[in-house]
Amino acid sequence: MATKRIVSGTRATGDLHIGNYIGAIKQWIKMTEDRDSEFFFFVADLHAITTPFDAATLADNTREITAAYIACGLDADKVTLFPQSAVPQHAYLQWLLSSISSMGWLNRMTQFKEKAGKHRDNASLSLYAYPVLQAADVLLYQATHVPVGEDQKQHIELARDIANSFNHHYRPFFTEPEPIILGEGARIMSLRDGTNKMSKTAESDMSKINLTDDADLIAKKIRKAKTDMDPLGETVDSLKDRPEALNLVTIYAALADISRAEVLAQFSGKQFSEFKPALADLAVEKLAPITARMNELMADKAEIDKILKAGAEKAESVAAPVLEEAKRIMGFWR
Ligand code: AQP
Repeated sequence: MATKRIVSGTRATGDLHIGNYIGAIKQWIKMTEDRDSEFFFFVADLHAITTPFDAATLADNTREITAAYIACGLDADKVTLFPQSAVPQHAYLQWLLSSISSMGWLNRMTQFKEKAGKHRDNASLSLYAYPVLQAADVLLYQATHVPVGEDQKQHIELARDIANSFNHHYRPFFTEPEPIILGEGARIMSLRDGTNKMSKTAESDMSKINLTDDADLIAKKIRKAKTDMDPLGETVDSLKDRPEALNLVTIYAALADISRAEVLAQFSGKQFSEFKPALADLAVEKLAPITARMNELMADKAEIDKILKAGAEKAESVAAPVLEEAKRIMGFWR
């Protein structure tokens, strides 16, 4: 039996971008080489409805993210890929865990503050409560490790607090998951503002490179990416007050599988007029095969649905007994 169980997901809110790829999927793929681990990667469609969404495209977004997972290199025969909503135990466990999650904990979540913005009163209850669903997503599988971008670290800490609270209040049952925060590329920023993270639901499409963008669009977005007038410095530290420059160097490093210091060793003293085309070439070289494979997969939706159905059945076979046991421990009628 595998000694590590790794669970993670991506919101079904639209085209995946290079931040999702570098900060999450690319690193998941590396992890899957570890034969001592078991993997559950889901499409977080229940999380997608916490912010405004389009019912007409939700199912296709779910398929498209699955296609992206596979096109990036996840092997559906080796890992379990499934839509979160097809395993009803997620939402059920969230309700149970809500009873031991304090408002004080949720009030501290910075993602809610960022996503709700200035219009907090208009934000949905689900956006406020989604970290508890996220806790259910991983506790339901007794996950030992949860790989996430840096932005999600606080939510994994909350999942640990919730597990701990359950284990103390009732009896030891839930595994406290460890976050795996993923490397130098853990946080890719917007191409329009280096202080804001690249986001699927960002207003401007020019702020992100999507896995579905073609070569011309990728080159255009990189050419138009915000930068400053100075040439690239010699050390990573010299970029600390130049967030846009640091972001482009980070993207280059992640795509080339080298460190940011190595990128600077190659490009220090160079202007962006030279660095940007090199970055565009690299991005196209790495992303074009993924886009092509995604398009192929999306041409056969029935095949994607088959993969998702098989994945959901497998996930439910693990999740159902965990939920049953949690209910038993809490004293529900059986
Ligand atoms: N900009 C980013 N840099 C690095 N990693 C990122 N991730 C997301 N954005 C970046 C990581 O990708 C995984 C899936 O994220 P998600 O789609 O579930 O949620 P998110 O973090 O809210 O991503 P987005 O793109 O910003 O989506 P929307 O606009 O829907 O909110 C996670 O591991 C995340 O850390």
